[in-house]
Amino acid sequence: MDAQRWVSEVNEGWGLTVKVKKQLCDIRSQYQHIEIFETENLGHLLMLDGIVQLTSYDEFAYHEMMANLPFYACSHVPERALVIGGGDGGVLRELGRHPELRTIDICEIDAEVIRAAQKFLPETSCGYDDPRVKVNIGDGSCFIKEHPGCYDIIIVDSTDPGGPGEPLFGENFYRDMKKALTPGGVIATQAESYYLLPEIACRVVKFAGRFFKSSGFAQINVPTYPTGVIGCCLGSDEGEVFLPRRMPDAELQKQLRYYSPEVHRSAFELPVFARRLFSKNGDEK
Ligand code: SPD
Repeated sequence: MDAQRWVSEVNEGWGLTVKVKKQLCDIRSQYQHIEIFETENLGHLLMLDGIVQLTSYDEFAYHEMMANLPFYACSHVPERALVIGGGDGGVLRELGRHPELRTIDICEIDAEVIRAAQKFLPETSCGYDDPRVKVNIGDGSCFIKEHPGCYDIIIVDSTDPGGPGEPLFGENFYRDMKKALTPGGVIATQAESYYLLPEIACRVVKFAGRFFKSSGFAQINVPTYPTGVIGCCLGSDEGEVFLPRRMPDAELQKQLRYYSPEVHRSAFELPVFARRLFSKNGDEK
């Protein structure tokens, strides 16, 4: 491969481009095109169907928020967590920092993503080393129906709609997630960027608002996702999702590089245009 190659995530009329040194993995699985690169400046880069999923440079921001927003928004101390998608293991790694969790289940549709991550992305796939993690290979939208009342937190670390993650953006899936929660449990779903995919962000906000008494869109700064921002939509029937109910102890806070109770609260403070977008199209409360 050309030593000076650049790879791009291309959106309508523009792209996000990263200089890569080497391609480590190029697999066409039953579900998607899996590519992993060693980049010039950003460590490893995982792409699925040409869409950036993570780079070593900033994956901590996304994974810490996806794991800790629901963990700390939960009205009771969570003991059972479910991750849907998230085959690279980054959310598992962050959940693993919480000794309170007794079980951490993951349902990933594509076993090839897990295999590739375990081979080439040790910094995120170390999440699988935790003995509390139980791996299920299958469709998360089916798995969730089979586990009513089982989970204190459910985290949906999906790809964009259009690929294997499509059912995870449907109304029925939100209804089924609600049934799979324990009373007072919390969902957290990958909610896209209000700049890049406003209609998807609105859809997610609308469904969360429809099924949960408290819901909201938290923004996360991730420079290697196009537009540099991505959402995490929370929903719960107890308390207000934008208020952390507990805080990391000093030892854990030292390990974290993005999440803090202050960041939890401020992530729900959106720019005016995004707030208007969601109140007009997302039924946000
Ligand atoms: N638009 C890209 C959204 C990617 C979300 N999933 C990231 C997976 C990282 N664990």
